[in-house]
Amino acid sequence: MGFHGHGHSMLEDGPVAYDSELVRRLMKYVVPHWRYILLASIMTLGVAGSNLAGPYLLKVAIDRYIATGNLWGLNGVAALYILTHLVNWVCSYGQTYYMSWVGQNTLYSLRRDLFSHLQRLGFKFYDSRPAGVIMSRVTNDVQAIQELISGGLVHMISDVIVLGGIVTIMLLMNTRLALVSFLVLPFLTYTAIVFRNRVRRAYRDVRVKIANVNATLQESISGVRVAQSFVREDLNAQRFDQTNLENLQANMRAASLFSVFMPLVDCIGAAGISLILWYGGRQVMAGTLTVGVVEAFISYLERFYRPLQDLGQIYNTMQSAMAACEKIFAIMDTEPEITDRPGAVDPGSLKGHVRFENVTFGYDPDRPVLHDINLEALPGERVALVGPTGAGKTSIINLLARFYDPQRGRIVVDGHDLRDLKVECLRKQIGIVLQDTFLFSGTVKDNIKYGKLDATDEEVIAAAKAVGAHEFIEKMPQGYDTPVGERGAMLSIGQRQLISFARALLRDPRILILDEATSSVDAYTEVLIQRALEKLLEGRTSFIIAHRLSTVRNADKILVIDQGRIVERGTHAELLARGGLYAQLYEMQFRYQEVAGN
Ligand code: M5T
Ligand code: MG
Repeated sequence: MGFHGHGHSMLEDGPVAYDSELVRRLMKYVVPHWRYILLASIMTLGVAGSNLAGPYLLKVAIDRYIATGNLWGLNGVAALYILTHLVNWVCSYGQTYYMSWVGQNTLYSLRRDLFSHLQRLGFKFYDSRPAGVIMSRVTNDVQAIQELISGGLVHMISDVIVLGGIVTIMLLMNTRLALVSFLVLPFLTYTAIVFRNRVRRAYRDVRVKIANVNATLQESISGVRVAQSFVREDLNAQRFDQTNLENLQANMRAASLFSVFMPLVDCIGAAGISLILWYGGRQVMAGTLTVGVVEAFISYLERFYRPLQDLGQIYNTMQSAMAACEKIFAIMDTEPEITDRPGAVDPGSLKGHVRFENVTFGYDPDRPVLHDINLEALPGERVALVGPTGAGKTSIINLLARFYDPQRGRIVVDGHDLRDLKVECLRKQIGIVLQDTFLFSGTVKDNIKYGKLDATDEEVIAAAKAVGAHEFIEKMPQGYDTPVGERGAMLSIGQRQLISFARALLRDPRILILDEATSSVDAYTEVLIQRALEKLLEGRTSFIIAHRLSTVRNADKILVIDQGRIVERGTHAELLARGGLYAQLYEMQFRYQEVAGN
């Protein structure tokens, strides 16, 4: 239960089975399909009616026609009997079909809305939630609602009609016999309730265990390289075995519940039937009751159990659907923090003049990680950010790309406060190349075109050539159409970087943000990447979190960040001469690169 966006509490005694506010919101998704709901309701009446007619026809056949030897009448009833079953068949089909249609379409639009909402939510939302939990909202929780709509609701209606109908007909046919048959109902209801609660607990357990199996499995698959290199296979197998075994045991508990309760329900049913036989039979012998009525009663009682059990289920279905609704709407109610304010402007293209004015920011507003930052980058200037780990370099570029808004101060681009610019305009003018390049499954070409879908093949190739990626792409089995695998797993780290450079270049942003990769590549690739970088940075304002000596040296400005503050600024030569933190960093981080000949 990761989201507590709603006022109503789920703490009292488990999730509620009905919450009018949630149902009202859910209805917005269901009501558009009212025509199909109407059709399904008509079909439901047909199902219930034909269900009720069967036993009554038996009574008529036995008492009115068999007893009097009326062959024509008997033929008619026999034909009618099979007809009611045909009607039942057709109506059941319609009922299931139309309600599945409604359920599936609700699921479809709910998922669509949820997905597009999730896409708009800011980093802050994702910072605090594991991906698995969010995914389960879009898959499992939406599924739970669909189950309620497709199955639960319609069955509930037809179950109630059938039960009510049976009770009424029995009472009308013979009140005393009816009351005698109802003697077993308390036992039946009690058993059904006990069973329901036990089964619910058992299945909750089963769900938890299978989730554990999935989690263990997923972790092992994504970590298989590490696992094998640390020779953890046996240990992991043991861990998996444990969760797998627990899953087996949970399932066996659920299965044995069924194997106990189902025959028990049958037994109680048989007791009811024997009551009818015993009491009704005596009346038949005394001549106060007909055989047909006894037969009809037995037949009705047999049709009593299934709806009763279904009704026991509906409560669970509603409960899980409500819990799911609550969690889904809590996400939908989460407003994206980074949105266009009213009157936000789109100045078209930017020149790339960036200023930070007294910017203070913390991911948690109470714990600032950046204090009073002031900096300026003129159009086309190259700014290098250096500093120890955790100093706040990534945080500065997170603010520039407006993934977060600062708590105090402002960031100004070409004279516009970032918060006054249309988010789309800003992001279109900013290119970001991150440390761990993220490629998506698809081809090399798809990945280069990621930020500019309408790029022509010529443009793609030109961008790849400019950053020096063309050569190795050409050598790949299908050239630009070679799939890169999940997250680009088929490519080397250097290749991935070059492709991400091409991706950024194709987009042609005014401002470029680069978190330089720390992973070392071979000397040849290093030269390639450096050349590509020069090409990429040409004529753009750029902010580079620098790990290469060459990058800092060529920067127009170096900002040295420490503990959320800019502690030194200047050029390479100036800073070295100062003998401060930069000079120290240079000794530790960059010096050896000089020795290595970079
Ligand atoms: C600065 C904290 C981090 C550190 C401080 C990105 C990020 C950072 N932090 C968060 O709480 N949440 C976040 O999402 O902010 O971190 P940084 O800006 O990432 O530092 P850096 O980029 O200079 O470090 P590095 O290691 O990348 O060189 O206290 O906990
Ligand atoms: Mg960082």
